[in-house]
Amino acid sequence: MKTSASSSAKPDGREAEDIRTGLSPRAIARAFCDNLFYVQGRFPKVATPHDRFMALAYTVRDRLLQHWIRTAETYYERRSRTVCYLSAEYLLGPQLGKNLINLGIYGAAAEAMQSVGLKLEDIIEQEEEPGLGNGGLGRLAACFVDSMATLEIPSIAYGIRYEFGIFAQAIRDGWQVEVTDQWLRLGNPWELPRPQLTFDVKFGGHTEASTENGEYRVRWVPHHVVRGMAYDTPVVGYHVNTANFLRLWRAVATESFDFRAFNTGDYYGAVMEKIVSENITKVLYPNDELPQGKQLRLQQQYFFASCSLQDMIRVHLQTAKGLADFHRKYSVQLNDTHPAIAVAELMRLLVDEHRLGWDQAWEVTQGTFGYTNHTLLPEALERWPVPLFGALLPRHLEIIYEINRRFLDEVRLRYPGDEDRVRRLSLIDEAGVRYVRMAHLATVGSKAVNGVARLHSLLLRDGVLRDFYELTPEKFTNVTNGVTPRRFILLNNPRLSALITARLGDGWVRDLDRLRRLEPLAEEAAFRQEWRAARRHNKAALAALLQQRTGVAVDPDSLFDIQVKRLHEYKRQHLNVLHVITLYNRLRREPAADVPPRTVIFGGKAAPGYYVAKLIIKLIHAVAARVNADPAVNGRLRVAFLPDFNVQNAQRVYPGADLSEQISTAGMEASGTGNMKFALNGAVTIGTLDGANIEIRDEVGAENFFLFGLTAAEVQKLKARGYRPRDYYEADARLREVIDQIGSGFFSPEQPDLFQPLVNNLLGCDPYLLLADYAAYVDAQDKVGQAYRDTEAWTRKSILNTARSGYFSSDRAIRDYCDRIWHAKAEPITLDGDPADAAVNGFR
Ligand code: NBG
Repeated sequence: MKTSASSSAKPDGREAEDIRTGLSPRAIARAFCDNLFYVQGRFPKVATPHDRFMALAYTVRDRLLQHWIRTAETYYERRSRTVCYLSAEYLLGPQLGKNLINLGIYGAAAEAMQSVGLKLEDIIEQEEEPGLGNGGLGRLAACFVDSMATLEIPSIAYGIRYEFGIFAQAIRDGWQVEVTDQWLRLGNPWELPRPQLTFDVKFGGHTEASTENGEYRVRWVPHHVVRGMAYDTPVVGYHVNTANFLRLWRAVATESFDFRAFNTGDYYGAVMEKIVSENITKVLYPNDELPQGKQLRLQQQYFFASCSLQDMIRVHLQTAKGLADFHRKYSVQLNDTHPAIAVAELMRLLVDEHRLGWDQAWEVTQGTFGYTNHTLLPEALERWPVPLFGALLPRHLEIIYEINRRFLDEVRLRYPGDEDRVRRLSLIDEAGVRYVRMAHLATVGSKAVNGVARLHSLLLRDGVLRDFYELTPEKFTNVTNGVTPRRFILLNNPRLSALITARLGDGWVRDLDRLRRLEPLAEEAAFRQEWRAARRHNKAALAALLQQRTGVAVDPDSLFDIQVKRLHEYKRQHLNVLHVITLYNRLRREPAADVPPRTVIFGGKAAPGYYVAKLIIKLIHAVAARVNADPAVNGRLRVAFLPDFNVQNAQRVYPGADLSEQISTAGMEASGTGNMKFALNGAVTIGTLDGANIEIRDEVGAENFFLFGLTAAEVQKLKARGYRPRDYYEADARLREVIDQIGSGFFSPEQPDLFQPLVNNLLGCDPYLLLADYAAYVDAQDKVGQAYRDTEAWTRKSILNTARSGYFSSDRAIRDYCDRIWHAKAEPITLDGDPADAAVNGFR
């Protein structure tokens, strides 16, 4: 606990109250200095930038806590129905700026810092972001948390407190180098450790069945036990009193660590077990690698699912008599299959530990969960080898077998004799090595299943989960993803936001559909001028960042053509590269070509074990080196790779984009959310009919979107017919030249065969159909170039993209979840006075 200087200095307590909760610049400045002295133990002359960040962060946290405590009290009194979001990833991004915005004190804090001779922006820059996620899935969870608080929905977000989050990316000689993330190194001012809020989680061992008073009972005798400890981070909504929280679990050793080692006096071995236990929450797994067979990953999943469910049960039993109506108190959303083991764990807790009958427990379980699927890629669908699963979670395997037996009995009743269907639906994959299919467990154990964009949800029910759809169509629904406008326009694009607010008032931040009112302004020349000025400022800032991070000088008046996202073949960064080279060849041949100067910017991390993705990063750098140095191009084409794409860097990228690259093979990108952030900030999209691109195009209008490429249906047809990439190569001279340059070492003279694996892959099988879409893509890019020349028309498109992005607010997505799946309602919080005052009475 930190002490407050002034509570003793001013016995009437008034000054102390002001310091903890006051929102005026004066109160904030006072609190800042107080924290600098009494928390950081520094005086201004020796305070480091980090000290200043911590002092301000604690100042803001006090103000959050006031909201949080009132919120917790209110939920407790009203026994509110609560949404629990279970996610293995939260890609939160820096917290300070967002919290200032949501508390409505950004301006006051800026003034306060100025009054002590500091710049708020410099302090915000200091924060090391919690990168507890890989990409879109984790960032979506973070956007949802913001929206749930803003919409005043009683909710808790549960996850894992990884000691090492996503690696930082450095580039050496054009190659990605992974640098360990150490976000906790200097301390995390936002979290509150709860050393007394712990749960034990068992692993391994065996089960023992017995009959007690005529009832069948199973006891799980574990091999070892790990303890989960809670760390809470308050999450305040935008301009509301609600502050919910994120509860992340960290693995710590228990007293009774290893029964076996302990009993045999193997002290050293027992200590080793302690270390192994604590490993569970050490590191976030990178995605894009086969998840199968990673025992530690299954341990992580079970660990956090179990702690979270035990926590819910603890709270429920504070007021309820039993667990029969657990599902009326809680709606638990499974963010992908990572927490799907929760289905079996809730059954275990209800049946084995709280002695509900199986049927009743199953009714509660099915009524509790909702499952969101985030990918159709077969290699990303989680399955666990039965032997590994059974060794780690023997009781859960039994429970899953029992769920499966009962479920398949029903299937057989519905479809007599259709054993093929039974095999397809089974929770266990029996072809070859046996696997537990986590998506099947999640689907059977949930009341609702949803995809994350219209097309994705359709493909889900027609493909991966088709048999389940036929069985229970009423379970299936769609909730298209969204992004929080607080972070992804208000905070990251202050110029554009100020311009919008000047015309519309500030209601749009909570009601993003109001951006539609910008539509008529797109016809006002003066407004377009202001719009361009704001965007020009953003582009200059991005250009400065690129110069500083990469040494590449770019012209802010050129067309900023940007692709930032995780590196993956299906996202087709290399298709973008094929266009860059095509354009380069054209500029060399036609020095007078009528095309606007273009800056092509890439950013994104490759999974450490994904060689092809890393080779694509190297290719981008090789092409950049050649193009940027070629005097023949004369600055009309520049290529840059912004290293270490994370939330903080993302915030700097979106506001400066003219063109948003959303070029995945149709049917592969479940939704995408970067596409929404670009459009919201006024970028125009070039994209395929994939994921949420389709809905973006519907909203912004086909004339404000550059469409190209095969549709998902055409992709399937072409593959079924037998796709031959070489035919496209033979038929198109431009494409042939580009592929030959890559393959022959034109961009890698020191190692001519460096990119041969990429070329072989494209000419051999090209699983993501780059060559099939190449010509259409290059044509669409030509149209982009022409359109960009007409500045006024382009500005109109830009304004209309922003004006029509309201649908992609995560507030809308959360409303959809509340209506269709959670059946949860807003519970507004009233702030009457300082909760510390009330607490004095509360203890009596
Ligand atoms: C990702 C999809 C994206 C989608 C996000 C959020 C996984 C497994 N899926 O298209 O690839 O936008 O989830 O839904 O990370």
